[in-house]
Amino acid sequence: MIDRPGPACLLLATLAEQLAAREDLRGEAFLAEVAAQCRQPLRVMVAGYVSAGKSTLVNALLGRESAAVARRETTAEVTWYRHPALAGQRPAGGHRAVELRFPLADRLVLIDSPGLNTESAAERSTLKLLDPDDDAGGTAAALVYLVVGEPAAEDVRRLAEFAALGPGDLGNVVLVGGKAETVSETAIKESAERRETVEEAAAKTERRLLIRRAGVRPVAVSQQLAMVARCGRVRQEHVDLVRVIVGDPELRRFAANGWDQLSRAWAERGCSDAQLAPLRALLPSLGWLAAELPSGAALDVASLTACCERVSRLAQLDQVLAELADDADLLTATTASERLRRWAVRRGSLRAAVIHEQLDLLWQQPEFTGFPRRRAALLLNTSLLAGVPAADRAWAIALLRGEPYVLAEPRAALVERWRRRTGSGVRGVLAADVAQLVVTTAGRQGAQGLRSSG
Ligand SMILES: Nc1nc2c(ncn2[C@@H]2O[C@H](COP(=O)(O)OP(=O)(O)OP(=O)(O)O)[C@@H](O)[C@H]2O)c(=O)[nH]1
Ligand SMILES: [Mg+2]
Repeated sequence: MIDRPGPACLLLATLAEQLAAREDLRGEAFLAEVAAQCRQPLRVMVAGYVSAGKSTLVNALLGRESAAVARRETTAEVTWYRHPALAGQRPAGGHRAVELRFPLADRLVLIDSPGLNTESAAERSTLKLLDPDDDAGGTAAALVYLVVGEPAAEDVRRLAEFAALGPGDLGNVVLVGGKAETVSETAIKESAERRETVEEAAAKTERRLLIRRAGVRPVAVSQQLAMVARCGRVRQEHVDLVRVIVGDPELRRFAANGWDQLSRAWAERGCSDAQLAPLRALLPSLGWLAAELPSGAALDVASLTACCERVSRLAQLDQVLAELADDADLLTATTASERLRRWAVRRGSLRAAVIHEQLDLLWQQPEFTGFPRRRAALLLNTSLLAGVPAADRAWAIALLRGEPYVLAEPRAALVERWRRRTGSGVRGVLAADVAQLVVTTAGRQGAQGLRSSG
């Protein structure tokens, strides 16, 4: 069984279908597409520059090497990876669809896209998905945007474009710092005296990914290591080579500085570079290896695979995607409503007035009333409120979602800290709004508690 977004999306799907039955709108494929969006799992688009490693990331999440990967510009078509139960439903925009089972298949549709920053027609098909004036704009209700290194001004603009497809930040943008294991290699070169673990380098990367005025969730991952682990790529020949390298103090030291130094040391020993080729193909960057694998540790296919999985940090991204899928109803209903509104405007002011009115009425239904709190809870995990201590955040998220939470300090102290954040001192209007909603919800809950105990 696959997850359908939820009750709000069902109402919206019905509205789109009713509109499609109207005489003047009959045969409008767009309406059927919006209805389908509301009846399918959350659509998540993976985007970023050419060769950022998008398809590698998609393969890691799929657990199989379905998307083509290469050093040059590769993905030419927007491709939807989805549960076989969705076969037969044509994806929007003439995109390609691949049906398969993967760990998140019952919760998400994963959309791989051609790389940005080229002049090709392929890039244009990705840009349409970010364009509010295109029927395809808003097809995805969440975005995984991949960068290598720090986000550039262009990336920030693109994230803002995606946010502008809806009514502003929704907490549905995940900013992934990819190829994270290469970051630690650079860090190792920079600070000879102390080796940084991939985990430390990743934490640093995540801090660099914070875009203060946008609601992005930063996650650093190495998608290559994740793909290696989850697609079962490790073979005995790789294990044998790694054993030789980490078991020899000199080779170990050279490996920490990357492939160039290791191959030189290898050649000096009279060994051929061709021997290293399988490992080089598996691990394009190996600076992390020596720091992450204790020398003398028993090494086999399973333990090397487990090491790649841990160092990849893909579990962090799984967690974020699962949280977004928990809010599929909010994210899909918001995105689909915005798509309908913009589409209606393009069909003339008379139709727009009718459709906007119906949407406004729909959004007053009880199925939609929890959305502002769900949205605030999502935003609490983003860069918008990055300065807030973890404990304050965790409590506020539980409060907004109506989930139980064990308090480690008096509730009044927490509420007071949140009250201070509603003031002018907080970064940005949206952050202050979120803080205000936390305080209001706490007040309401407090009053309810008093009533029930009194
Ligand atoms: N070191 C390292 N290399 C990676 C990683 N992920 C991908 N690569 C390499 O980056 C190159 C591009 O990977 P792809 O997954 O094809 O990139 P893409 O973003 O899908 O590229 P386009 O489809 O052309 O836009 C390949 O040579 C991958 O092996 C990673 O985590 N670490
Ligand atoms: Mg690709």
